[in-house]
Order: sequence, then C-alpha cells, then structure tokens
Amino acid sequence: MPLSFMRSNKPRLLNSLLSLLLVALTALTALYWQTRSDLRQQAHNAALDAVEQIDQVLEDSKEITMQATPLAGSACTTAARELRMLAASSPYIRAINLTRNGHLYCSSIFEEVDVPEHRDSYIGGQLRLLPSSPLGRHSQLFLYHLDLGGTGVQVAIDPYNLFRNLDWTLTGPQTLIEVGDRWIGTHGVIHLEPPPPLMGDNVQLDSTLYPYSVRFGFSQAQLHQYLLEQQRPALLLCLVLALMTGLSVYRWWWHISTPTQELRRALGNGEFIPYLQPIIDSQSKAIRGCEVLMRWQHRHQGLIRPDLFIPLAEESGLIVPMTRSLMQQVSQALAPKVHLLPPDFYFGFNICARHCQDLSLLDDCRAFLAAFKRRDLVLVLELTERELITPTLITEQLFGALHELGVKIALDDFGTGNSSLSYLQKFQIDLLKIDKSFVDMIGTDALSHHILDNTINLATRLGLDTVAEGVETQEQADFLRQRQVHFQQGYLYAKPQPQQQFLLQLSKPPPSAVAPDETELLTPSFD
Ligand code: G
Ligand code: G
Ligand code: MN
Repeated sequence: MPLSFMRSNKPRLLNSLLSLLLVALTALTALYWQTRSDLRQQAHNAALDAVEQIDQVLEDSKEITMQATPLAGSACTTAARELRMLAASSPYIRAINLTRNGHLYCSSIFEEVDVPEHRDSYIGGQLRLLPSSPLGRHSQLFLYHLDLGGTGVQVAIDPYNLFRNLDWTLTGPQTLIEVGDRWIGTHGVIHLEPPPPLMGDNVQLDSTLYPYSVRFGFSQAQLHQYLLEQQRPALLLCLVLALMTGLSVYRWWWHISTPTQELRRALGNGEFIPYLQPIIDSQSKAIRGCEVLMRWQHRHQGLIRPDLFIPLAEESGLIVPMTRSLMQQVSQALAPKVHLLPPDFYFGFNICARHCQDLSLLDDCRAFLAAFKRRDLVLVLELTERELITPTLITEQLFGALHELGVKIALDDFGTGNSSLSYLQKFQIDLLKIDKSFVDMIGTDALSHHILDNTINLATRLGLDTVAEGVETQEQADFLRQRQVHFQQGYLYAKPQPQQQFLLQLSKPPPSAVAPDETELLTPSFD
C-alpha cells in the first residue's frame, strides 16, 4: 500500500473513542429525556388522581356536616352521641365538632369542650391545617368547616390516613398537599413553614372544588434511580450501540479517513518543510541559486519523499496551500540572512500544472519577493515537462502578470516530455532544466551521446539558460561545462538539505578553499 505511511493508529483510536462517546452520550440524553417525560406524565396522572380522591373525601365530609347541621347550637349532651355515629361513617374522619359564638363547644370524642375558634382562620372559609389539635396531644388535623352563621360544624380529617390511602405513585420530598401557606408532607405531617424549594421536576394541580392544591414532583436522584431500575434494558442497549459504533469506526477507519484528510492535518500541523538543493554555476562553481524541494516531516513516519504525496496533493488541490506554506517558510528563514545570498541568487519552486489555473499563485510570488530586501533576487517557477499546462484565460493572465513581476519560468525535466516551440513561447520559458536521464548518458555509448548533444544544442540554440539536473560525477560536470550548460545541480555538489544547513554552507568560505573531508556535501572536484 503506497500510502501506508499515512496510517497512524492514534487518530484511529481517538476517533473510535470519540464516536463511541458521542453515540453513548446521544443515546443517554435521549433516554434521560424520555424517562423525564415519563415521570412527568406519571406525576401529572398521580396529581389528577390525588385531587379526585381528596375532593371525594371533602365531599363526603361536607355531606356529613350537612347531616350534622340540625345539631349545631344544640346542647352537647344530646348531640355528642349523634356526632359519634356520624364520625364512624367515614374511615378518614377522626372527629366531628360543633362550634358556637367563636368557640368549639362539643366534640364527638371529648364531648363537652371549650376552645376558641376563629372563623377567618379557614382558607376560603372551609379548610384549615392544624399541626397539633387543641384537644388531643398527638393529633394533626385537616379540618373542614361548614359555617352556619353563629354556629357551625367542623370535621377533623386524619391527614395521615388521607395521605396513606391516596394512590401516590411517587412519594418523596416533592409530594405535598397545600392549604394556604401550610402543607401536608410525607406521612401526613403538617408543616407551618413554606414548602421546600422545588428541586427537579414537579406538577402542581389546584382543586376546582376546594381551596387546596397538590404538588407531585421527583428529585434528580429519584430520576436517576428510576433510570437505573426501570430503563436497564435500554441502558444496556445504549452501551452496546455505542460499543458497536466505536468498533465499526475502528474497523472501517481506513475507509472513513481519506489520505487527503491526513494531508490536510499535516498541513495544519506544519509538517511540510522545505529542503534546499544548491544550483552551481558551471564555470565559477559558485552557488547561484537553489531548488526548494518539499519534504514531509511526518510525526510518526519520519521524512517522506515528495513523489509519494505530491500526486495526491495535486489531485486534492492541497498543493496550493502547501506550496504557499513552503514559500513562507523559505522567506521567513532566509530573509533575515539575505546578506549571505550571492548576487542574482535564484530560488526555484516546483509548481504543478493545476496550480497554474489559480491566480492566488501571483499573490504568493509577490509576497515571497516582498519579504526580501534585495531586488536582485530571482524567483523561478519550475513547471515539469511531464505534465503540460493547458492554456486558458487564467494561465494567460497569470503568466503575463508573473512576467511583469519579474518571476522567471523554468521547464523542468526537459527532454522527457514533448513541449513544442510554441509552448515555450506561450509560457515565456526562461530556463530549461535538462533531465537527469540525459546527464546519466554522459560517458555511455555513442548513440546516447548523440541524443544528449542534440538536447543541449536545442536548449542553447533557443537562447535559454540551461541547468543540468542530477549531476553525480566529475566527468559529467566537466562535460556539461565544456558544452556551455550554464548551471548544474546534483549530488556531486550537494544533496537537498534543511534550510539551516544550507545557510551554514553559504556562510562557509568558497568551495575551492574547502578541504575534501570537511564536508560531505561539497566535493573536491569543485576546483
Ligand atoms: O527531492 P526529490 O525527491 O525531491 O523530488 C521528487 C519530485 O517531487 C520531483 O519531481 C520534484 O519536482 C517534486 N517536488 C518536490 N517538491 C515539490 C513541490 O514543492 N511542489 C511540487 N509540485 N513538486 C515538488
Ligand atoms: O523537480 P525535479 O523533478 O527536477 O526534482 C529533482 C529531483 O532529483 C529531486 O528528487 C532531487 O532530490 C533529485 N536529485 C537531485 N540531484 C540528484 C542527483 O544527483 N542524483 C539523484 N539520483 N537525484 C538527484
Ligand atoms: Mn524541479
């Protein structure tokens, strides 16, 4: 697999984990909302039931007070027995009492009593909660009062019984019956202080018949408990779903993450760096320029050759920002050292055909040249002959503007393609880079020699500058110099190298003064 170097397991693991979490989180959130809405519905139903039942108890109480009405105001000795019988008719009723002139004077339990009664302490004139009965020690009472003018009948309902017999689906701190500013809480306990602040969710329902309301709620803890107990199969399903998603992403990762994404990531990460290879003047042996060659400093795989990723970069269009980044890195590193560069120094950047259909290249070239404080420096764009440019309105505009800007155009790998004279003119080629395959012919059989001579002749006859690529031996160097090839580039002089190393080489004394073993990059054949 040629692109196997793009396969790193780290993003694969990370993305598998992320998708696992994402699915788990989404499923859990959906389950949470579903459970919450279930509980709300349950609370609402329970509240409806509760109001219906309490209303019924109060209706019964009202009915009993009506039956006791004839006794109101009469002597307790005669009324008490009747009151007891009436009280026994309902399981909720603890006692029935008679009032007269602001006093409770007769009780079905204690018979004759005398306790002050305030009519206006009844909410809506009907209901009242008493945390302790003035008659009995332990009783908490929910009172219903029928006012008959000077007299009245009072029914004392046991809040514990009331609370217990209601069909609460949910009971907890959020479940209560409110009467005025008092309320009955869990186990029928009556409270005087305001109800606790609302936590979690709750439903409040007012009775339409009597002045009270019920509130049914559930806390976050109850919700979680419900979720764990009632939704266990769904929770397990979420877990399995999340695991399966994570595993699928892990398994199919190479189908999901394209090499283009890996290139984009590397670009964002600054992993594409320039290597510079010197270009030497054939006669003087001095450095006259350099070719900038892209390298991928991969975070796991080390240095990667451009022929492995440039085709994909071209195809995806990422070559445009990648080249821009390369130009920026070179100008940033070399502009502060511009004094080290020889006069008329030239920078060669490789540009692919596709890149020539994008006018942004012009801005990139302008920015590159502007970064240097010297006007004699030359920017050369190398276009390969292997892939000829299709002339369009954009290329016409681009090459015209590049020419005006002083940017020179080189035809790279010259001799390997079939560019015509009109092609050279159309794209205003200034420089021919004779392909290494021709240089390799030097010193071989006569026929090859002939081809090489013809290629060099063609280049010189066109009046263009010439660069020979891939010069590896002294014989090749001498031959090319004799044939008037202007510049040379190859391992004989130096390999492509990191920028700092290239700068170091520039600051060294001229090549002729360098001892053979002082550098592996410069050879003694320089003389
Ligand atoms: O160094 P070498 O192996 O560097 O280069 C291999 C090929 O990759 C060459 O054909 C060269 O033109 C191409 N290449 C290197 N750097 C770049 C670049 O920045 N842009 C383009 N388009 N091609 C490049
Ligand atoms: O852009 P172009 O296709 O010309 O790219 C030049 C390529 O040639 C780069 O890959 C560079 O590393 C390589 N190169 C430069 N000098 C030599 C050399 O002397 N010998 C060999 N084998 N390759 C070279
Ligand atoms: Mn090149």
